Amino acid sequence: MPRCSLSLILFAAFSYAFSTALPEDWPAAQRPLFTSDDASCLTSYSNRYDMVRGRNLVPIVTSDSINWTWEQPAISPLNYTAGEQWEFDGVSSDGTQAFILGLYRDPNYSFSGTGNLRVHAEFVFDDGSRYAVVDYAEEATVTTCPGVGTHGVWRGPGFVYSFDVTEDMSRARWTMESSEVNASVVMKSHSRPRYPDNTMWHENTHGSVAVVPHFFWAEPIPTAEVEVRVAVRNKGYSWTGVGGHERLWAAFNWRTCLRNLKIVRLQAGPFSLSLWEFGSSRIPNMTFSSVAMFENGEKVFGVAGTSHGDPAAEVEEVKEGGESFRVAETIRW
Ligand SMILES: *[C@@H]1O[C@H](CO)[C@@H](O)[C@H](O)[C@H]1NC(C)=O
Ligand SMILES: *[C@@H]1O[C@H](CO)[C@@H](O)[C@H](O)[C@H]1NC(C)=O
Ligand SMILES: *[C@@H]1O[C@H](CO)[C@@H](O)[C@H](O)[C@H]1NC(C)=O
Ligand SMILES: *[C@@H]1O[C@H](CO)[C@@H](O)[C@H](O)[C@H]1NC(C)=O
Ligand SMILES: CC(=O)N[C@H]1CO[C@H](CO)[C@@H](O)[C@@H]1O
Repeated sequence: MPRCSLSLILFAAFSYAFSTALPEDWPAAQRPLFTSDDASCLTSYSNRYDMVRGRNLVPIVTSDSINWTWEQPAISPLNYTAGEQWEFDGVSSDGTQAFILGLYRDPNYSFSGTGNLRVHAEFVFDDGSRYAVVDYAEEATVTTCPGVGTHGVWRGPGFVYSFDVTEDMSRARWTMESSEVNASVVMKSHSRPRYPDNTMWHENTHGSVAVVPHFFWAEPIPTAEVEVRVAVRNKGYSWTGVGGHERLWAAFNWRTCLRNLKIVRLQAGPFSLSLWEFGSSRIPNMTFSSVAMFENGEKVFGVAGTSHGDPAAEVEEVKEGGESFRVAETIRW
């Protein structure tokens, strides 16, 4: 089977001056954007071992014809092959620092007894140091409140990860607390939520979420201004830059579905761009590409489609192990 190299290339070209001040008060920065005791809220709860055993075609969101909120689980319950993730990433405006966070409901490693609720967090700092951790949560809760947004929590012994995304997906925040790390990241979209086919969300039309066979994707935040505050073992870092937020899900593990993956995010003056390219490992030479450019937050162009040839590699691909979704390299210009 072809090796699935999941790579992440982040380009940061920057001429923005961010005016928003970082939160002064650290504990306040840890608070979610909202709390929800509202009965109209929809809550999806799962514990680490929740899944359907045996061969079982579980419901999976394959089209957006129902009123499905992108931040709610796309697969519920899980079976032993279908998994999904909530992904957040960013790179500093000078290209020296970066983060990536992946929150998973994914049975991929469950055979080893770890359960299905994996979290992968990774930071690269401007002093050359790097912090990476994989945590297995006991429970995950995703709550969506009409008119407000979605709050997700992955919790385990000694750690808690949380995210908030507003209903219009214009803002997001995620936090992490453990014995070694406190992190708080705020994202303000410079773009609009889009479907893979470049239909913009909420235009009273429904785009397609299908990418390559068995693999699905939606992009709540193609590009964003990010404000990052991290404390690792009492050493503090804070920076601003460009980033984004993705939803990805699949009926089988990534290697079964994907041959490769390329990602570019760009911010240059009023322009920002998000480019994704998914190679299928089921259909030889099949590649789905999708790019959108925004100017002052509105789409100025978008191209998406499937090719069956050998798509020109316009960006250099960086391979790093078989780990799902790493910050492989940050490129600076
Ligand atoms: C899990 O569910 C997905 C989606 O319905 C399906 O495509 C896949 O075949 C199922 N896996 C198993 C092992 O039944
Ligand atoms: C979807 O949302 C629209 C607008 O809020 C509503 O009119 C429609 O009834 C909803 N459809 C379903 C199936 O819930
Ligand atoms: C994280 O913040 C809490 C207070 O919110 C504090 O007690 C703890 O020492 C901090 N941990 C790190 C590693 O900074
Ligand atoms: C895949 O691409 C290669 C190189 O362009 C070509 O030689 C091969 O015939 C293609 N295979 C299919 C199934 O299209
Ligand atoms: C059981 C299973 O699907 N395991 C896979 C989980 O993902 C890793 C990394 O992509 C693969 O190496 C395993 O084969």
